Amino acid sequence: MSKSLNTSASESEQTVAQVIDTIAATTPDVRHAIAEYRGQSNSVNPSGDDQLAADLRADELFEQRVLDIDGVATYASEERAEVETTDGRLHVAMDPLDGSSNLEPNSGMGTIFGVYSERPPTAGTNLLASGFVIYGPITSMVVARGGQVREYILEDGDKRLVDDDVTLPEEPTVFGFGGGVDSWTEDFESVAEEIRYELKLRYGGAMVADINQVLTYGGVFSYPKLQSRPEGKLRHQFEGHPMAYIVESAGGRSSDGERSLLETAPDELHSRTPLYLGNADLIERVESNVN
Ligand code: AHM
Ligand code: MG
Repeated sequence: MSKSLNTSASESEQTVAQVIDTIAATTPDVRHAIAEYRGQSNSVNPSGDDQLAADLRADELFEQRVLDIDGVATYASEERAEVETTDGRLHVAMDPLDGSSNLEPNSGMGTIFGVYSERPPTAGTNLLASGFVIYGPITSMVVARGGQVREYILEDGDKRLVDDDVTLPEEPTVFGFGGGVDSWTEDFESVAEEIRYELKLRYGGAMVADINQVLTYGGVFSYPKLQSRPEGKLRHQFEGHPMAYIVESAGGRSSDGERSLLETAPDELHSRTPLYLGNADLIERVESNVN
């Protein structure tokens, strides 16, 4: 490798590390926003979802701090229509407050991020790192980078490593499927019915927490293709890709129903995708049923 390529690779590594640390350092302010901005904002995001004041505040905090990092070229978010740009090489896509409908009942929610080598909308194969934060009883952060998944506890925005090799257990235990049974396709319903008898239900309405159950206990999470909405609910770039990168890096599989989510690219910045994530044999079973 030439010297200039080496330099740019290590610059990118430094930028990725700064993005991860900046997101961690912003979490105390996001926790504060969760407590202080519980109401509606009277606006909708580009997907047509009502935005809470906390969704907007979290987005504003991350946009300012992430774009301030040397080496970050763009910030894209589930909560804003356009990609924000500055000078740099890497691209950050975020769901600033995932599962914010859990704010009213005070249940878990989180932040999802992906660092891409190309400007979104782009394929999951361009991810350099991704991660999520859970604002639960404690604030934790899971990061996938260089084929390794690590879990941290965050205290005042500082990371403390608690697991340097998060790996899906071989034996699956839990499942969580979004959408009502009436809205599922017959194909998905038949495989879901089998899985329901084999595994234990864990579904909390925030994919960060539900996927963390799968990473911890093994199993499968899905927000599938729906009869009235073949594209499913979850956003490809902001939710699907980053979570797929984590699950695959932890030894599991991801799918849009046909192939790894990472091999796919959204048609548009805010496109949705059906998604299936978890232990490889379960994802293969689901894939063979839904196609
Ligand atoms: P959000 O980004 O607007 O919060 O929506 C995404 C969330 C996911 O975290 C979760 O898996 C899903 O929506 C839950 O949807 P439902 O309320 O239909 O179960
Ligand atoms: Mg979300």
